[in-house]
Amino acid sequence: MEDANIINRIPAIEVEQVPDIDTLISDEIETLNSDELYEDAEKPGYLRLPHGNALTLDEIYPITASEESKIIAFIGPYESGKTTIETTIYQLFQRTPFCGLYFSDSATLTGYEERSFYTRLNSKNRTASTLRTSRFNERIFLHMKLFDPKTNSKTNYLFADISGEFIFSHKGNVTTLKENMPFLKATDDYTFVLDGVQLADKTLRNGAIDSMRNMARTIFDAQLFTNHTHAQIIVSKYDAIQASADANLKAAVEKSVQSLVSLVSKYISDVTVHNIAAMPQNKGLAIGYGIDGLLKTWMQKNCQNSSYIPCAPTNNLKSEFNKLNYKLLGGETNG
Ligand SMILES: Nc1nc2c(ncn2[C@@H]2O[C@H](COP(=O)(O)OP(=O)(O)OP(=O)(O)O)[C@@H](O)[C@H]2O)c(=O)[nH]1
Ligand SMILES: [Mg+2]
Repeated sequence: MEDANIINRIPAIEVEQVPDIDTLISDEIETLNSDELYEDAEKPGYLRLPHGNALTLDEIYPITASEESKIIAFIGPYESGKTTIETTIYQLFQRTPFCGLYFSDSATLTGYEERSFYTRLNSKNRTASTLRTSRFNERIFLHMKLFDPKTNSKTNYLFADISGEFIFSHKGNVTTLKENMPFLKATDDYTFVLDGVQLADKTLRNGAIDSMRNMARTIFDAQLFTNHTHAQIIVSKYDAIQASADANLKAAVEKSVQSLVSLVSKYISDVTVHNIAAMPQNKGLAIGYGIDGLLKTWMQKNCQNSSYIPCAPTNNLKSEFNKLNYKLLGGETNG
């Protein structure tokens, strides 16, 4: 796509260089809300605004290459609650600071809004639900920049909203996983999401844990991690476990989850477990239950893996460093 790297072409400095400020504030400013506009040739004097959809791998490169960034990949089977966790984080920042952090910016407001709509009251749904993530979508990265007043610093969070169906179709197949998702090497945090509803059901629990163990082992056998990768294991939809009449359920779930922790700990030294109810469907737990602890865990960790993001093949690879980086990651450059 010719304009895949469009965000890269709208730095603030271009705005300052436009001689006539009236042009800037006129109604003729174009946005990139449609595919049609993507394909338009550049028009001199027109200002293009970001499309706001989730970003492709090519489009996150300018962010990770220039600013402090963390890449967080959610790995979980379909409908385990990954996207709901991501959109709830966004919604928790809507009115107030959260976890001592301030929402500072997002290049993917449209992407968040599209995914959040069905969890909101005005969708008129009886229960909060989230649209399933398409397995064919390349626009998987949701972006949020957060400001920490304690350190006076901003960090970009890039959440890989990967379809559960897509990634689990590579379970047990190191070769196809590596071919299809080499960028996972750049992940700073793997957030493995176990479906709490399945864990609450003792006929499904062992199967759910085994399946995730196999998925995690495929990722690690494919060497898609580094010494700096961290991991979190999430028990999602925790309201289903909390509300159960079975007094032994919590202990049984914890014990099963430990077998996944043991496996992941063989490859990654830093593993934490979090019980989360992003969008509980009973009144026992608050919306976003447990997300503060998860966010604090991400905040405390260093991020060093984003240099593994290949720069876009469609880019002009001008810098020798970028050319080398891209070649090291298996890409072919023309110079
Ligand atoms: N009970 C309960 N249900 C939840 C919670 N969070 C999400 N759900 C439900 O789980 C469904 C699936 O959530 P998604 O976030 O779409 O799941 P996903 O893992 O992104 O699924 P894929 O995109 O198909 O991989 C939602 O529609 C909700 O109905 C929760 O905290 N509690
Ligand atoms: Mg999803």
